[in-house]
Amino acid sequence: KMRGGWVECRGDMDAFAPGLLSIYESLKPSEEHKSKQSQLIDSLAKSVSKEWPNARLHLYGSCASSFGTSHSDVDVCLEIDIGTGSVVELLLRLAEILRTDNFDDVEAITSARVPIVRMLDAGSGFSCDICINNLFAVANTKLLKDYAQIDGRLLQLASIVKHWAKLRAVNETYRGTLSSYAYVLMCISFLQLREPKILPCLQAMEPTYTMVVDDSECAYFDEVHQLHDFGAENKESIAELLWAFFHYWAFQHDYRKDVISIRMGKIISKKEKNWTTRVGNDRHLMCIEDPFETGHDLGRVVDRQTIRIIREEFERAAAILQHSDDPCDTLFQPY
Ligand code: 3AT
Ligand code: MG
Repeated sequence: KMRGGWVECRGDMDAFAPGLLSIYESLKPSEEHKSKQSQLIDSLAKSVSKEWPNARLHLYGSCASSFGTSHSDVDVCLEIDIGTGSVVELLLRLAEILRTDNFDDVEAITSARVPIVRMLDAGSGFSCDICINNLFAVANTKLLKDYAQIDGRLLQLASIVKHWAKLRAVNETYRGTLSSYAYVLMCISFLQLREPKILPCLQAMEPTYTMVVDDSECAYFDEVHQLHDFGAENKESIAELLWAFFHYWAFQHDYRKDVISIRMGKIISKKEKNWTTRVGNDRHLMCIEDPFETGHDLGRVVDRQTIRIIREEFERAAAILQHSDDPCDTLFQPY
């Protein structure tokens, strides 16, 4: 296969933009969905404050970053002083309280990398994950939300890519494919690398916002209203961008050497990150640097087998957009 080879997108690609945009519109959560979400969060806040009056609830993940769809879960972080207790004890206590307050299907999942309490809201049908003191996630949620306000094509691209990834079964971290969060980072990095650029690198600019998490500083330029026409010189449509995104990940990304980094706004090397050899279970076959926890590779869940599956899906998607008469339909066919 040709790497880095220049392939032009088909001449009539823009014709698919309206179809893709209507898919994007249909994925947006409805007002009803959003109001049910806030009801759930309000009652959760009440339950929590009875037991822990000084705790704070933060919403994070796609319901707070604006990357949410009607299929997204609700991600909540409880900020609380643990004192001498443990996170697990606290989660078990939280689960007990929520059961007493009549929340449905409450389950403490304490063995995960990030231990959580999960519950399913029977009324609305969405699931809600509650974690403890995961303030990096709160910080990266704000960063994503700020990027989304700079150019509308980011939300469009990321929603469509996430939708595609769910339907094609490559959005399952427990099976060795990528998280929604990883796909959003891939979209941001891709738009930072377009010529002309569609997104800036907020962490490379003079910081106007700083949040300290576990002794490390999450700092970046967050006055994004000043950047609302940043990408205006680039006229690419969502159809061209979607094809170019898949084409990049199918044929142009150098999986042996490259790390994508929205922190730097460019591709950096595995060598400089020391991500060249396998350490424990971290294989670094596909490298996506977390913007704040820079030692964290969002691609480390990927193994030899799943990387093949993911790359074949990128190739399939690029080929469909390039050649199919009705790409919008074929592209999202469930795997
Ligand atoms: P959905 O719309 O729910 O699919 P999401 O953006 O809410 O997408 P997740 O529910 O997978 O994504 O994750 C919620 C947030 O948790 C997103 C990000 O702030 C944080 N997060 C998820 N995975 C990681 C990770 N591996 N490392 C650091 N933060 C993560
Ligand atoms: Mg979520």
